[in-house]
Amino acid sequence: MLEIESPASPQTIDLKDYKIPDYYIETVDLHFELGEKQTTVRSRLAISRYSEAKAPPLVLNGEALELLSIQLDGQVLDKKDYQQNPESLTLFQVPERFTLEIETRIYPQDNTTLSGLYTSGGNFCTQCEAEGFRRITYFLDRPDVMARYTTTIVADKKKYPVLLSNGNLVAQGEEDNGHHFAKWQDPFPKPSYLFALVAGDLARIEDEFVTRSGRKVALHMYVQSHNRDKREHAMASLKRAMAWDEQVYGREYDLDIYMIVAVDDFNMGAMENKGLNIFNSKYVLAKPETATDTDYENIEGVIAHEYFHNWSGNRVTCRDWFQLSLKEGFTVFRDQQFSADQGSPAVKRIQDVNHLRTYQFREDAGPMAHPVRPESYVEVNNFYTMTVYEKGAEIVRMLYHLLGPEGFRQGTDLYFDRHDGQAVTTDDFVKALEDANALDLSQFRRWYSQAGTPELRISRAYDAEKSTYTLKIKQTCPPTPGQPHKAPLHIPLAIGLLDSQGEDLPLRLAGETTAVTGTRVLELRQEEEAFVFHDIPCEPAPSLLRSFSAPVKLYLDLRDEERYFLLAHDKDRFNRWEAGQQLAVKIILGLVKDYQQGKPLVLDSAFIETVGRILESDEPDQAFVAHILALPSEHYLAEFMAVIDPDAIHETRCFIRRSLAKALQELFAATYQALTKTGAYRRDPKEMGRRKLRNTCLGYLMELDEPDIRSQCLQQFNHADNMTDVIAALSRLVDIEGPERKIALQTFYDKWQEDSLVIDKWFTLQALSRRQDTLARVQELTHHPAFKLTNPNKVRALIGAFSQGNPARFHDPSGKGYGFLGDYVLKLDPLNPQVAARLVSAFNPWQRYDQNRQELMKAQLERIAKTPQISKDVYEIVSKNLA
Ligand code: 0A1
Ligand code: ZN
Repeated sequence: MLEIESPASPQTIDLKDYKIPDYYIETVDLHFELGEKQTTVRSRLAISRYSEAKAPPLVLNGEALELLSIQLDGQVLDKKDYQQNPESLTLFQVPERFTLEIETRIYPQDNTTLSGLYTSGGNFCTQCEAEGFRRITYFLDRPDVMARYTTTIVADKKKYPVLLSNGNLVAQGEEDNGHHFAKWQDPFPKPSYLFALVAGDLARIEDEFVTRSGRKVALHMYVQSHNRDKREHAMASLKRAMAWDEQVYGREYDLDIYMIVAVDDFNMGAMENKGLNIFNSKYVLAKPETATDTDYENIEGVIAHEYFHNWSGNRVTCRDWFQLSLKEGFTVFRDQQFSADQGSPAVKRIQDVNHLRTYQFREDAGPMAHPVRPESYVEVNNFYTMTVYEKGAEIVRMLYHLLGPEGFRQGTDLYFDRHDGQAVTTDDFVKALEDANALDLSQFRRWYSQAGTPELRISRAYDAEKSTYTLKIKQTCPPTPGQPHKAPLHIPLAIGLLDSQGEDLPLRLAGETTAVTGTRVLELRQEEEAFVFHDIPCEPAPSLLRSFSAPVKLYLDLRDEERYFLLAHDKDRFNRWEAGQQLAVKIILGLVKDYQQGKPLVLDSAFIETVGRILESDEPDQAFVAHILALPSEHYLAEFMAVIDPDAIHETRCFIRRSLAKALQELFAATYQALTKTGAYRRDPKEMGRRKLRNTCLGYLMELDEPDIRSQCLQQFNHADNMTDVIAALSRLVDIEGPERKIALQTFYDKWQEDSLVIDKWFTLQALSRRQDTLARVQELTHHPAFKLTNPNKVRALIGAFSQGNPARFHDPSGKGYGFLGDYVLKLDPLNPQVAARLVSAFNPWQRYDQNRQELMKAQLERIAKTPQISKDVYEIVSKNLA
């Protein structure tokens, strides 16, 4: 193992060491004086001892703080009474109950980490999850310490007319030096990670929501004034989410005001601070000319997600950060359900599963694989992962499948009731569902503690004489770091069996008296088990893992004609799509082999015919059709290869798209024409589906690289009245050699240069280009005046998109892409370690590639590891890669 020069000996935190706190903080009085260079923070904490046995020292967390004074019960403390180090402040002798007053100085204007108090676009804002509060003042900065907060903010009135914090505004006024103040009080006890403060010059939009019990809630949304015309969609989404949570979960909002603030510099998507959500502006701002349909959907989803946290996260919070999925997995499931209810549930499920299989499966198979409830971490910010969020949501979805909608609702009612105002564990969540349903979920709990993607190998046998159909299922789970052996899981497997007309057969298992028609859920528990269905009149087509009822890999030897049959007839729309994906995966992987062996590539004609039939079908859900027509992503295809060959995958996939375009050119062109817009721009599911399918056709046609089609594409680019159609055209034009590419990119930049979020799209499209010179262009763009290393959206749009979204160019065998990423990880780490750690994660699957690429990636990891003073964020990822 490599010797790594580690940052100030990073400590591993283990779940098994969890201890309840020795002290609690009951009330927190904060007083902020926000200045142009520095800010002073005075806090008054009412503290009481919990542990009775002895009088343990009080250890407060604190980072990057200048301590100005401490007083205990009004007495100024002497230096010998406490000890300060870079991460804590220890008081050796404290009484059982006391008041502690601490004054600190901080420098928000210089805070590029975007954790704690910082400035964005000249306005002050905070980000305290997970451990940002300790960068504001000394505190017991852990989620199981819940206190009532009062916050007073003092600032220059002209520069910062808006002063916000959590809860209700209880006082405001002027001071004589041009300053003003606002005092906020939050009646709900909360952990420090939910604290928020905003001060700035912001435009406000107001609305109102009346809860089902008749309480009026003021809804305030704040954005920078040049964005005032882009707030409506977010506000409408919020009101839909509030109503949905009442209807579906019986959850009402609890304060008189709900505020959302959009900022441009933000490490993640958004933050659910109590009563004062702070959002990355990307997930708030939209108007048709600047935001795509996908942007609109994402905004609706994130707005709902943060709102839903008010119950799943804020009213009931996490005991410690190992329990992060308690709030995140559950809340992602809730936002997925909400979004499914707003449009096409099948399409939503396809999108979510695609996302999970592309990114979470990859994480679960690499050096950062961890259980949904991790056992240990070095830097908690590295555990805001696909596993904790998306696999965590799949676990909740499985519980939903196992309990059924009513049982699940009874379980969540009990959970919210039982634990309101508490900081609890994932186990408490499962226990509530268990108790409400009188059910044993002990084996199911392993989903939280075992990492890795389980694999199901299924064989089937039809016995015509006995009219029985048997499914034999074997489950395994590959080893992951620290977990060589896995125990069998409790897995809900939703299935249907189709007769030759495509109808679901009634299903009766051995020992049952009545049959169930339609989907039924089998519960797998053993390593190997068999399910025998009776009265099956003919050999059925098996539709397994319907709606992806469990986050597993399924291996079942279906014949191609069975897959074509399921694609055409399955009652489960998710599985129709899945059958098409499986066919495509099989065909692509076959051609990848041919490509590697230098054989000529030929595309199966049955596949071409099927694609043609789908294009001609009268399926009304056009977004669904567009998803069926989309080939699996390069990343997803890579998951099927023992040694990933990014070139072969890329070339083969392009070949298939080109072949389909050639063979079906007329049909694609006719469909494109037929789907031309009639009437004014609208953004409803039908119109969004139309745009999606039409742009899918355009994408295929552009594979032909013909002048007429190029000019048609440019035509769409120039004349579209919405960003969806503009981006669809531009994303094709960036790949080509012809002059249209340059013209379009320049026109786009000239038009949108003042709109930072639109310019992010401009960066991303260029970073994702198939062209051979993409890396050179990306390097050039890092020097573009619109690119800012301190803005996470810019970093993600350009460097993140290139390294995580353009495998063919990032994995150039020269290693230049790797060197570029290494350079930027090192440049960014001293400024913003959280984002640097996300960037470096592009190397995580390095051991899955050929030896040349492995060595080149490893060299970059070692170079980063050897750099003095790398952050513990980056250190953790790099050291786990090299372990
Ligand atoms: N809790 C937020 C996401 C979030 C997490 C960490 C952050 O900073 C390190 C910021 C936001 C959510 O799930 O929406
Ligand atoms: Zn969340």
